[in-house]
Amino acid sequence: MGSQNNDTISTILQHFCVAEKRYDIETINNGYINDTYMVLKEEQPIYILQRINHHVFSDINGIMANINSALIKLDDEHYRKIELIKTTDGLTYYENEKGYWRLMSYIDNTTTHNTTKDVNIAFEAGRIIGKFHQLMEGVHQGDFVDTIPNFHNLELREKQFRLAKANADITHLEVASEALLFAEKILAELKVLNQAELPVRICHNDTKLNNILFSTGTDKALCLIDLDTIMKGYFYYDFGDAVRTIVNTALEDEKELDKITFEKKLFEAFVDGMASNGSLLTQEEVDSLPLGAVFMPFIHGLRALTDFLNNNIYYKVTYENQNHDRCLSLFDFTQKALNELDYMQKVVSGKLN
Ligand code: GN1
Ligand code: MG
Repeated sequence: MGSQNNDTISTILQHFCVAEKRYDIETINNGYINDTYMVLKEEQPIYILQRINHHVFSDINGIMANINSALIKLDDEHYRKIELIKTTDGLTYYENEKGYWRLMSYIDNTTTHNTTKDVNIAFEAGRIIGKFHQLMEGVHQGDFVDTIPNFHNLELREKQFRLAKANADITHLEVASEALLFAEKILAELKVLNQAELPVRICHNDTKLNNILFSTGTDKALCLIDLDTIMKGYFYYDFGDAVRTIVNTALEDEKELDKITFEKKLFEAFVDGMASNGSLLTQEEVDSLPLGAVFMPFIHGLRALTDFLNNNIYYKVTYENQNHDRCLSLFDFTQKALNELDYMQKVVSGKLN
């Protein structure tokens, strides 16, 4: 069970407003940052417990306040929100010597998808991301702190990449030689997104497909999960992050690059889903979306490459070269999205606004 045993977790749970003295615990192993546990009673999941990665999210009060403010806005009959279970002291997280813990309700009969080939899932993903933005529109932006300042800022990510490259050992540089060339090529090309014209929104900032909760009964998207990076951003961040995980039917660390796809019918269904919420975006935002679908896989690939060169100090990896595999796969999709810029432009301008 990760680094914590059942007794430790049960003790932690007693600091929250829960009914039982003892629960069964299962580790969920698919995040790269936090530690996540499913809490079960009589084999039924009832809560999700997380230890927040304090090295990544240093402002725990800020992150929990952001989530609280967002949950207040995300209150709508067409949007299923997750509840934070308070501690017995009435707080949103519990702190002990092992870290910072939070407890959330588990919504029955739900599932997530790491990838999809189903146009309905792509449509639903677009619909719920659009709905999230519709509900968050007009929110008081001053209420939200930047939980990770400059999270999707390419200048910062480039700087971190250059530093890692300068300090990396020769073996890493050799293994990554192809990725290094690609990174340089795209860094030289990608500086054309004019953010000055784009409105700042409170974004989710991590809208990969498996951060969307679906109903197992109806296949409807219910809500976005993993609210840690809700903060200021541009709409194309949320668009691009979804596209890289929906339109590509392979996993983020897929090693066989010919499995990485740009499925046009999934792209169109995703945009249709977004459009089903009605008009939401400015013309400048619509125009930024195709490049967003190049930008997001690229910046994630660059971060994975940086972490590989740094010897895996940021992301949790399950094998030595996982960050390099993620980088190659994300860069491959970046190129495939770049090849489809004109196509994407036609689709978004035809369907949105
Ligand atoms: C990290 O741990 P997880 O999967 O929620 C990362 C995201 C990436 C994701 C996958 C705070 O999120 O930005 O999309 O890995 N989160 C942070 O690449 O760095
Ligand atoms: Mg996340």
